[in-house]
Amino acid sequence: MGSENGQRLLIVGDGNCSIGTEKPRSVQTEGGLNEQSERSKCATGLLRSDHGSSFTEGGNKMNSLTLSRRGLLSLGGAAILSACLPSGRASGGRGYVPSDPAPVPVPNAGWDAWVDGFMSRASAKGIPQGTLDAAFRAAGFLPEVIEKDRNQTEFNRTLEDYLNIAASDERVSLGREKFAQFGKVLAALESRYGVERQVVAAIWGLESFFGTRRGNVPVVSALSTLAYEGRRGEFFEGQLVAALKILQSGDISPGAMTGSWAGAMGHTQFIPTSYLAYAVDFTGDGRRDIWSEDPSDALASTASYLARSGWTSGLPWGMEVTLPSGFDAGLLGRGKGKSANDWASLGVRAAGGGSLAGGSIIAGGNSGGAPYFLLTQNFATILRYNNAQNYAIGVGHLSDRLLGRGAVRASFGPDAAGMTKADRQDLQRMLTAKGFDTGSTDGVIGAKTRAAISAYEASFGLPITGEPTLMLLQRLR
Ligand SMILES: [Ca+2]
Repeated sequence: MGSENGQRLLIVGDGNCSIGTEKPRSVQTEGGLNEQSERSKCATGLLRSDHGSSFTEGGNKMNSLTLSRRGLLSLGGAAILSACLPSGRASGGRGYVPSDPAPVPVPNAGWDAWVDGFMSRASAKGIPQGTLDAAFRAAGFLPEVIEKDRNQTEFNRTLEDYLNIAASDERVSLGREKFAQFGKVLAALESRYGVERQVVAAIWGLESFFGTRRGNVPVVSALSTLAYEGRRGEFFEGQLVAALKILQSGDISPGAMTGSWAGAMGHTQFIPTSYLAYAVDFTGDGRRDIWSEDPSDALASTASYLARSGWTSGLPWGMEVTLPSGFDAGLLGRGKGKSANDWASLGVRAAGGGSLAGGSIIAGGNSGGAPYFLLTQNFATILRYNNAQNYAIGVGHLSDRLLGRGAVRASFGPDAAGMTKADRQDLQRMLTAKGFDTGSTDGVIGAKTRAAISAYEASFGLPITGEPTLMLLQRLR
């Protein structure tokens, strides 16, 4: 998940800051807690980076935004506010400004005592004293991390909004640039792992905006803070032990092991246990370095993860499809798979032309209709990386866009407020033209658009709701 960036070229949507995460569809698996669901909560994050959170409960939206912005400022690299704040993480040449400073530990006697106990437990698990001493020499309690953990809001965005952010003009544009720039290494790891280069690159794009938001929070400090005081102490203690094993291996030094506020690290935001299980040294220098400017090891580690999670080379992730009139909606839904031939005989067609694949079909529209997506077994493998349906469709769609393919063809239909994307864009354009800046006109309603609506309402003596409505749109027109 991403860090905070203010670089104009990377700002998408209305450029607001989000504190939410997409809710994983399934957290429990046979083995207990699904690690990748946890991982998805740890990364700096696609949506967290791009848009304002208007998803908090109870109507204190602006308060939560303010809080998260403050937390973000102090978090520095944790990428929650990526779109809001300046960051120098990006490579040069695009006018990026320097990144925010990393969060600074504060004295905390409770944390000190917890670390003493933890060190005994870690020693008993075989972590050498030298590794422990080195890891904790500069570590400390990070109150911003606790603030982030407490403010984390789970919500479900519509797929339409999600894809507007996941495949924003900025992300597609930078992605095509990076796709070309790193074409050689992507091709090499495609031939080694059998995972198509555009899919690996798309994960890179969603996890860290192509390496520009890798996170600069010291991982030992973040994980020990969360293990000590967070809501999921046991999970984070396990991650901390894994982080110490990484340090013990010599792949990275304690000072350079940085990540998101929740300990997701590097270009593709691996949590420590995933790193231990899947990270590889692709460059051949003896270190699995997912943190460096060079993304090669991180991208190869991602390919390794997918390959070992069942990726089938040559099989598309899925595709947009069209259904014939009178199609039986009872055939839709994940888990209701059919072969390509069976779908074809039912009148299903690839929306972009070309062949179908076997899989199941879901409705992605705002009211359950079009657009429809056929999802293959490789889609299920992307879910192993991050168990959220919108995320996995986002990866698939962005991967198509990196290859030069077009946007989703069908309209997603009106949203819960009865507004289409064109309506929402009209609303943003007219508010901005009247002096109430919505930050962008991408049709995604974030905190900045809501603030603009509230300011408009206030200036005309209307009840302040901050809500986009057709009535407001008519008034503006
Ligand atoms: Ca290496």
